[in-house]
Order: sequence, then structure tokens, then C-alpha cells
Amino acid sequence: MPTYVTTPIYYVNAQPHLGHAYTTIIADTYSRFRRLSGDSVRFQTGTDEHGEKIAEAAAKAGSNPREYVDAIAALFQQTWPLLNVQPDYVIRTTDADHIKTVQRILDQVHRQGDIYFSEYAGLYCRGCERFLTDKELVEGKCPDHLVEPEPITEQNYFFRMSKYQDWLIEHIKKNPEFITPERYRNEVLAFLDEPLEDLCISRPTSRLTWGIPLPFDNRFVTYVWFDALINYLTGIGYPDGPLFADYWPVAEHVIAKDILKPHAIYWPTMLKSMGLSPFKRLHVHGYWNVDSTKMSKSLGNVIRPRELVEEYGVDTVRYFLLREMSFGLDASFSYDAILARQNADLANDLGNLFSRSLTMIGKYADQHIPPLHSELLQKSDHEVQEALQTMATTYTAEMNAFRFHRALQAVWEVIGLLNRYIVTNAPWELAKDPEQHQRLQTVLALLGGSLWHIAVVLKPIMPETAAKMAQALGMEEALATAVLRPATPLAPLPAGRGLGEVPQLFPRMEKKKKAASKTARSNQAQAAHGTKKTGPEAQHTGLLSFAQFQALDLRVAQINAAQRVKKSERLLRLSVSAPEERTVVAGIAQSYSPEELIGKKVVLVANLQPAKLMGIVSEGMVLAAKEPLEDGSERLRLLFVDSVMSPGSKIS
Ligand code: ME8
Repeated sequence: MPTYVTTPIYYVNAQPHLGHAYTTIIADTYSRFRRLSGDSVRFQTGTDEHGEKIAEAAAKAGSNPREYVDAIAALFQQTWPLLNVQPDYVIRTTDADHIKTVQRILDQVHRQGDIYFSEYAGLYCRGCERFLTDKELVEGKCPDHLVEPEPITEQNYFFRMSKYQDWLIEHIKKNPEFITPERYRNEVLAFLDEPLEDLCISRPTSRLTWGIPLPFDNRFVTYVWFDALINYLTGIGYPDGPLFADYWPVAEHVIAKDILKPHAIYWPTMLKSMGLSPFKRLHVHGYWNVDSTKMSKSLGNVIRPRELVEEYGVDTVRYFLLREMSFGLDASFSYDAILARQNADLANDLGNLFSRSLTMIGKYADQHIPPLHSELLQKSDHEVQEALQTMATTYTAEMNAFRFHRALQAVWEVIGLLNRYIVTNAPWELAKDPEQHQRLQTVLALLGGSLWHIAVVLKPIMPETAAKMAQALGMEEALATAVLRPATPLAPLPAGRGLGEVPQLFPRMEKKKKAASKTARSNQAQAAHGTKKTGPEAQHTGLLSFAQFQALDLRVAQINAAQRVKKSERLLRLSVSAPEERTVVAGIAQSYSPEELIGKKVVLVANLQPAKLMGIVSEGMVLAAKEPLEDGSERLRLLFVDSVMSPGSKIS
């Protein structure tokens, strides 16, 4: 099957930032995913280079528009390889074939009577490069650019957009997947409840020359949106190239909510007027904020993709962006959040699973994938096999629906399960008993096979990591040609395969020095103002006074109920009595199953400030010791107390 996926073409009045990186990584991931599913894929991105905004930016930079757009377009093109984004085609609206295509379409639509000349008086927003209706204004201002639009009376050409309103409503209603997620579909339908106005598609050359001249009246240039949207056709050789015939019927556009209206209203009506079918799907995502504030040059908080990649590595950046944003909703970027994902999800969960599994295969199976003895499969092995199957199905469905965060959650559920599987099957114990040799081989084979499946599903999201994993498993070539079809399970890892070198996938990272010294400075300032509480860290001896120790309220607590915290591999939610009932969230899910904890008595720090973990308020902490395991990882062991002790007994 063919797949055609596009990003918006970005304005060259600003340098690439986190928002551009996100949309383009999404489109790249989706194209890699469709390729992995066996499709032939065309992935296009590019730059939008005409219009007032660009002419103004060039003038401000003291440059002529042509030189200016060349320089910024190059910056965009240099960014994609850094992000491991591999478009098949990069279009620029200043390309000669694009200009020809726009003029050809204008001519056609004009000839058939869908473009007319008229005078228009209205309120014009330079930022939006369009006239705004009264209804769109908030307190008299453009809600996006926060400026009062200028009253302008002008003669211009108009596209009969209103003519296609009923058709468009019908099409959106009949095709639930046309605009997703649903909130944006509803937003468009609500907008279409009101009569649609025709679209002004020209600008007089007295006001703007940096645009494509109208083929039927050279006193005007084309409105930038009428020019820009057509890029999706030019790039695949409209009207008669072979690519066009294959790819247009399956076009999927990825955009953010800021440009919903041009894509969901102007574009389908333009296509209808040209006699073309509409695109197949429009995927609309939310906005990235930074530390919960709008990202903007004036606030100095613009995040540059190059700096992020230099600091964290390309796969961490790709993983973070896809995992952290629920597609369709806004998300907030912060350095703390990316560091937390790097250390918890990548270094700890995936990185540890990979290194401990491969280290054990190296140590106990002589660097070769051992055979799996199916007659020896136990309950925990079947659980792993079923989980892998569920992962493939859920992952495929979620990736197809552009719910990348959910696809990743499905993969991390299996990673969590495998980490627990290692602990419960303790290969290092099996290795001590020669009678358990085949069992040991089975456990190791299952671990190796699972890692192979994980590498395959991670390939579209983290291509470098997937390649490293496959190389270590001796499956480098197989990864290059792997096809994922959830109905046909992936072949198991062939036994006897020699392992390659085991690389570290993700290092644990410390908080940036800059940030740390900022914290230190603020602590000093707080101490100087007497606002910082004196805690153990303020005591230079490092020793606690007896009074400080006594301040800790340690109690015996009985665990009455335990359950996994949804969407978390590490957390269990415990109901304990000490003696009053309270909820405690503990990071022990990789060491204990909920069932084995019921009725157990543990040590509770009862006077900790409550903290919210995954939306659950935890009222205290249960104590556990870290037990180092032979493979270099750690297991948590709770401090259990004697069952005769009553809940609530004070420990001192
Ligand atoms: O609108 N969060 O170009 P543009 C997430 N040329 N995504 C963001 C973002 C943010 N904070 N900021 C920008 C244009 N984006 C037109 C498009 S298409 C025919 C013409 C991304 O440079 C997001 O994809 O302003 C958004 O839709 C796009 O950049 C706007 O890019």
C-alpha cells in the first residue's frame, strides 16, 4: 500500500525550533512505521517562502527576499539530518515547478468561474496575512497576534469557498477520520455552522510584490495560503505524474492546531473546486509550551533542536517528544522532564533490561542465543509471550491512530514485565544448578527474543537505538528488512546466533551543572535570608542530632490492598493501616507483585509531606533496601516486620 505523509511547509521568517522539530519527527516516525508495515512511503516537508511576513523579515534583516529565503531554508534542511528525519522530498514554494503549478491551478479555477474580482472592506491582520471576521476578534484584537487588525478597502480576487460549504460539512460528517483527534473535527464543524465567506486570494502588487503573480492579472500576487497549500500537490507531480496517481488518494497531512482552518476549510474546498478528491486524513496536534509558558523569542525561551540533540542525543529527543505529548493536547517542555525520561524510561527501564539480559546471555550461554525448550515453558514465560503479542497489536493500532504516547506505553509495559521476569526467574540462581541448565537456556532465549521484538517496534521512533540493539543481537540485517504484521508474529530469534558487542544504550545523566549551580545559589540566598529550613544537609558534620532522628515518625504498617498504578512500570498503590488507613505509592512494582504483599507488615515513614505521584497522593513512604544482583542491577527488598506487631506501633 502507498502512504503519503506531509508536514506543514514552515515559514522562513524564523529559525527551526522545538515545534517544527516535533511535527517533522512525528511525520518521520509515521513514515518509518508505515514502511515497517510494508508500505511504499512518500514523506514530504519543506518551506513556505512567499508573502508579507517573509518580505518584512528579509527587509528587517537588511537582505533581499531571495537571499534571505535561501539562507533560512538551508537552516531547516540542515536540521533534519540532526534529528534523523529523512524526507523523500523537500519542497520550497520558490521552486520553479511549484510556481508553475500554482499558476496552472489558478487559471483552471478562474476559468471555471470559482474566482471573481470584487471590492472588499475588512479588518486585515498582518500576522495572519488575512482578513478577520468580527466574530474572530477578541476585545477588538486578533487572538493569535494580539494586535488590532487594520481596516483596509481593496479590490481583490476571491475564491468561491462558500459554494462548497455544504459539501464540506457532509464530507466531514461522513468521514470520522478526516480530521482527528475528534476535538478538532468538532471545532471545524462548529465553525461551519456559520455561513462561510469567500476567500480573498490576491494581494495588490502596490502592497506586496514577493509572491506568485496571478496568471490572469499581473497587478496582483497570490495570497500566501493559496500558494502554500498547493505544495502538497506540486511535490508529487500534479497533475499527471505517476507519483501523483499513487500518492494523492492516500495523502495524510500533519499540522498543529494553529493552522487548522486553512487545512480543514480552505484546502478541501480548493481541492473540490479543482475536481480532486480531498486528502485522506488531517492529523492535528497541540502546542509545545516551555515550562508551561508560551515559547517565544521575546521571552527568550525558544528551544533549538540542535542544542537538544547535542545535549541528550537524537533518540532521547525523539522518544521524549513522542512520549511526553498526548497527540492533540498541549504539552510542556522542561529540562527536568527530558532528564527524567532519559534516566527512568531509557537508562533504567530499557537500558538496564538490555544490558543485564545480554550480559547474562554472554556469561551463561557463551555469547550465543541459547535454544528455547518449549516443553519447559512456565506461566511467567507464557505471560511474556502473550504480552509481546498484545504489544504488537496495540502498538500497530495506536501508531496508525497517531497516538504515539500510547504505542510507547504498550512497549514499556512489556519492558517492565521483562524486568520483573528476570527478578522472578533469577537466571543467576538457575546457573548454579546444572539440572536447571535447559530452564536457564529457555529464560535467556525468551529474553533475547523479546529484545528483538522490542528493537523492531522501536525502529520508527528511535532508529539508532533499534540498530544498536539489533547489532548486539546479531540481527542487524534482519532489522533492515523486518516487516511488522501483528497478525503474523515475528519469527523467534534463531538459536545459536552469536552476539555482537553490547553497547550502552543510554547513559544516566546528571542535572546540568548550570541548573545545579543555580539551585545552589538560590539555597545560599535562602539560607542568608533565614528562609531555608535547617536540615541534615545544612549540618557540616553529616550526623543527625537525636532530636532530628526523633522527628522521624516510623510506624509499623499493614498492607491491606495493593495494585499497579496505571501507565507506570514502577509504581504500586498500597492501602496500609498504621493504624489509620492511608494510601502510599511505592516504586516497587518491578520487585513485587501486588498479590504477594497483601497482609504483610512493613516500616512506614508516617510524617512525610504528602506527594502526588502519577496523580495519586501518597501519604508516606515504605522503607526498602536495595539488593545488588549479580547482573549489576538492583532489586528492592521491603523491610518486613514481625507479623505479631500491631499496625501503628511506633518504631524508635
Ligand atoms: O504556519 N508546538 O508555518 P509556521 C508545536 N507556513 N508545533 C509547533 C509550534 C509549537 N509551539 N510552533 C510551530 C505556517 N509548530 C505555514 C504553514 S502549510 C501549507 C503552511 C509547528 O512556520 C506546527 O506544525 O508558522 C505548526 O502547525 C507549524 O509549526 C507552523 O509553522
